[in-house]
Amino acid sequence: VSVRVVAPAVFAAALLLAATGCGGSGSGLDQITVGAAKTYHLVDFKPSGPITPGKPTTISFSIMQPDGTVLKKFKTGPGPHTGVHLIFVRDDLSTIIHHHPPLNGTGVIKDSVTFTEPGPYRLVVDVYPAGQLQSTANAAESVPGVTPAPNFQLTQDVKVAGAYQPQPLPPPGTSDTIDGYHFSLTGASKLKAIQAQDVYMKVTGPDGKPVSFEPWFGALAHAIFFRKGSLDYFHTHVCNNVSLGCTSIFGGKKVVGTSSAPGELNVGVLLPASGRWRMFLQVQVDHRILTAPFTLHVG
Ligand SMILES: [Cu+2]
Repeated sequence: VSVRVVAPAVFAAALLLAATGCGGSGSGLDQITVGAAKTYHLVDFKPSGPITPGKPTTISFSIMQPDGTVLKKFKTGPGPHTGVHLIFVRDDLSTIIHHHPPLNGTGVIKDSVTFTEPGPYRLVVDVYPAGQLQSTANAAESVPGVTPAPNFQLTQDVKVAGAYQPQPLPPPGTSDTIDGYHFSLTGASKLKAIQAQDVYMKVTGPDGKPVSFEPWFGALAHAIFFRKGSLDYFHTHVCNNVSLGCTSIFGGKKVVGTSSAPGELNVGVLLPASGRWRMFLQVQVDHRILTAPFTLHVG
């Protein structure tokens, strides 16, 4: 299983934020500011106050379109590029929660989330609307001749009540063990901003054998990246080659998943800025979701 970035190239910095995979959002895209005119933005976000940790909380909101109506129709089909993705990340990058809530057609998006750790979180809402985007302001597609990104991101700060003890970001590492499953990362020691690169992940089970990845949210693996401090976001996928709809196209660049060996992933990385990033690699194996975080130094 691998991701191949076809014809990677350097292009404008704003464009890079949505260049491969599901794209991303960052501090460079001022036009994503919630509430700005003639853009997509979140409305009726609840709860409005701090969230109590340790119990299920219903998060709800709607997405207002540039024309003033609520977005009700989202992309459907196989692959990960559908619907609405919610990713909550704590500001210290210690933890994420990644959900694809069911959509009921009303435009009110609801999700039940249980936060276990207090503190400030950023919610990234990654949106795949049906049809064409109404506004070029939310996505970085307002460059002539460039294919529009199919998705855009909106953000919301969320506070989980309780004493926040930020954890220092661990140093870059090459292995991680989650619930007895071993993740081994290579190729990540020389990452550079604005360069498409593959990193290689090998995952073995408690028995030491390569795992079989089970499709989850339309992909064999999700790689979600957040930058320390600014919380810039980036997201790519690994798919098997029968998973239609996993290929991402943006500005003529493609990220294509192809199949290789069990337990092995080539993860396409293209980060818009240097600094310290946390990659959360998510896979489903043996009917359980595993999230393996790795700190990356990006030069
Ligand atoms: Cu994903």
